[in-house]
Formats: sequence, structure tokens, C-alpha cells
Amino acid sequence: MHSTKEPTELERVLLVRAYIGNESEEVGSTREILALIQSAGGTVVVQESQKRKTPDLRLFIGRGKADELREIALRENTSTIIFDHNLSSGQVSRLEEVTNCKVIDRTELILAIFAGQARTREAKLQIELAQLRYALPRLSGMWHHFSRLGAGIGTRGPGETQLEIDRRRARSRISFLEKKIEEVETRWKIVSARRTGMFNITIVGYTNAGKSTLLNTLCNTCLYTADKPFATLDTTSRRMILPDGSEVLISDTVGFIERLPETLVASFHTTLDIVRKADLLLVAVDRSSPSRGRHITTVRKTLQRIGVEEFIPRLTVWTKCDAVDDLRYPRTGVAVSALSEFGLDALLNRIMSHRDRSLDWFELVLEYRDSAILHWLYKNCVVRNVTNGEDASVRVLAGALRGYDSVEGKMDEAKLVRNFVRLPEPPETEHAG
Ligand SMILES: Nc1nc2c(ncn2[C@@H]2O[C@H](COP(=O)(O)OP(=O)(O)OP(=O)(O)O)[C@@H](O)[C@H]2O)c(=O)[nH]1
Ligand SMILES: [Mg+2]
Repeated sequence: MHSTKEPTELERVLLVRAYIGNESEEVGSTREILALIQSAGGTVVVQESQKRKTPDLRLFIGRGKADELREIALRENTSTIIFDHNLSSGQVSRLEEVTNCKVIDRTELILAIFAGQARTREAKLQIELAQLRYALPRLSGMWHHFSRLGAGIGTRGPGETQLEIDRRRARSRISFLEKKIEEVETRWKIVSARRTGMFNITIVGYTNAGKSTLLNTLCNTCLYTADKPFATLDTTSRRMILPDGSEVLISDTVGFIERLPETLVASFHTTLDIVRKADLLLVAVDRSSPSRGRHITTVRKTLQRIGVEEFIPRLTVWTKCDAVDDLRYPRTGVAVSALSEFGLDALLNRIMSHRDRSLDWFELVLEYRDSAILHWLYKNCVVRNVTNGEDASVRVLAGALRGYDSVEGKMDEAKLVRNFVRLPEPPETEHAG
């Protein structure tokens, strides 16, 4: 793990949370917001909360509480207040006026972490777009906000553009970024077109669930992993050889979080395409986390939000099982540990069963001289069995990844279509799942 700041440089933060109606503190949510603030380069010196029936329209919290925050900030020598809520631009500027501090809401905090973590050009473009879209309706307030303090969380605006420009320039930068991202999208479409014919698996899950570590273990790669939120902001795809010798494509992508800002969902549209186009989703859930129930709900809702179709099969992968003392076996999904490699065989078997169920199975009789066709089948299908017949023929049992049409076309070309028989269901397999 690398941090861009020494602990002594951490920005002192006053954290504020409000519980609205019958809301109360959810398991693990304090740990989460503290980790987010730390990732953004801050350290919480005081936490304040308020119970309210409804949020105050002008200040989100009550006026009395806002005055109290000003006193606390003064006493604790902090000038940054972070709200674990999404606030309107009006609420932020009024709160800044009352408290005489810089006020950051949850969206701005998450955007700041993304901005600090973005490494690749794509991620940088997407985060700049997200920040600008967030800032645009708030520009007038932002002048106040940024001029208040010169450094720290949330002041690393979208590039140099933020301070010196008006709305018109922000808008033209937004369309420039949108165009650039579209170019990336086109390139991405070309790459994914080349990948059709492969079974696509995408690992999704709450941030820090162990997705990248799992991919590293399965594919022997060394993607960046860290015990902090949003270590990964990009999509990485790798080929993985299954125990039956066939190949699949497996991808790791950005993690989800509760109340993921809308602006990020919109800007990371291309990155998240890999989730929508998957043939199988591995939903990684940190089995050792007390908040796993909340994580599961958030992931389900986020998948819905980003437009993932219900029919894409999902397999729950309970991660970090080595860190669990009383591992009662979950009824659904597979329990694994990427560190101890526990459960990985079972996971691969379950992946094979899912893959088999998604194929269109067929039998084909070939003559020995049709070796080019056999070679084509090995490249484009999952060949389960090749048996020798009596009359110099071979019988091939295989599954087509993208429907019968692709295979029938090939057979037609080779004038072998008569030798082709569709099977109504997948053949029996050893890897029952
Ligand atoms: N004990 C244990 N720790 C694990 C295991 N897998 C991952 N971790 C740890 O969990 C932390 C997060 O792992 P990552 O693989 O970066 O998680 P991620 O889901 O990719 O996280 P983001 O990219 O930030 O969304 C790291 O500190 C890992 O070392 C595991 O099987 N056992
Ligand atoms: Mg990761």
C-alpha cells in the first residue's frame, strides 16, 4: 500500500453524520467512512452526529448544531468538515458560511479518492468528467469553497480548469472529455468484438472485497491490491485456463460502495460495460466482514442501477475465508480464500458448470481428413469429447459459445451440415455444480 502523504500531513477532519427518521448506525459504516477519509488523506479528530426527523432544507442539520460545529472546529483546530451524506450545493455553501470551514459531502469525498487513485489515461478522463459534472451546477458555490482553503481534500479540482473558468468553459471541457471517452469506448468495442467466442466472466463486488487478489490467484497476475477502498479503478481482463483445458476470459473492475455517486456511475459507463456484457458474474463478498449483509444488498442494487440484466447468471464467491474462525458453510455460492487457495477447485468447477449451461451442445461426425474443421472447433468451441468411429470417422461432442449459427455456418461452408446434430441439453459432466 502506498500513501501519498505522511501521517503528519493528514488533514484534520470533523466528521458529521445525521440519522434521519428511524435510521441508526449501520454495522461497519463508521469503519467505512473512516477508511474513505483516510484514503483521501484525512484523519478524523472529532465525530459528531445528530438525530433528525427530516433533513433541514437549508443546512441539512439544525442551525444550533451548525453553530456548535463552528465552535468544535475552532477548539479542535480543524477547518475541514466532512458530511457522510450527499448535500445540495446550497447546503454546502450555507454550512461553510455558518461554520467558517470547508465542507465536503460524501460524493465529493469519493470523487477526491478516485482523483487521487486514477493512474491510467482512461480513469483520469472519467474521473475528471465526473468531477466537472458534479461541479457544474455548483460553480458559484465552488468559488467560495475553493477560495476558502488552498489545499487538502476536495481542493484538487478537475485539473487546472476548476478555479479560473466560467460555466461555459466547464461545459466545453465536458464535451471534450465526453468525446475522448467515446473514442476509448470505440476502441473498447473493437477489442471486445475480438473476444466474442470466449466465455466472459466478470468479478464484481463491494470495494475491498478481494476481487483483484482473487483474479491474481486465478490467473497468476500481479494486479495492484491494497487494504483500502478503490484500489482498482480500471478494468483488466485476463485469459484463464479451466481444468478441462478450455479458456475463458476473466475481468476485474472498479468496486462498488453504498451511495455510489451518480456522476461516477455515468462517467464510468465504459468501464462498467464489462459488467453488463458478462456471461457470468462472480459476486465477491468478503466473508470476514461484519458488514457483508449490507455489502450484498449494495452490490445487488448497484448492478440494477448500472443496467445489468437479471438473466446474467451470478455466482456468490465468499472471499477471505481464511480470516473467518467459525466458517459455517454458506448455503449458496462458493467459499474461497485467495491467500490459502482454499476452495479454488470448487470455484473452477462451478465456473465450468455455468459455462457448460450457457453453451449450445452438438455432435458432429467428421472424417479424418477434416482435421482443419477439428482445429477450428478447438479454437471456437468447447470440445468435450472426440471418439473414433469404425469407418475412419471421428465423433465430436462440443459446445458452441455463441449459438448454433456460428457452427452451422462453418459446417455449411465445409459441406458437413448433414453430419451435425443439436443436443437438447448439456451432456453430463464430472464437475457438477
Ligand atoms: N485474509 C485474506 N485477505 C485477503 C484475501 N483476498 C484479499 N485480501 C486482502 O483484502 C484487501 C483488499 O484486496 P483487493 O484484492 O485489493 O480488493 P478489491 O476487491 O480488488 O478492492 P478494490 O479494488 O479497492 O475495490 C487486501 O489487503 C488483500 O490482501 C484473502 O483471501 N484472505
Ligand atoms: Mg481491486
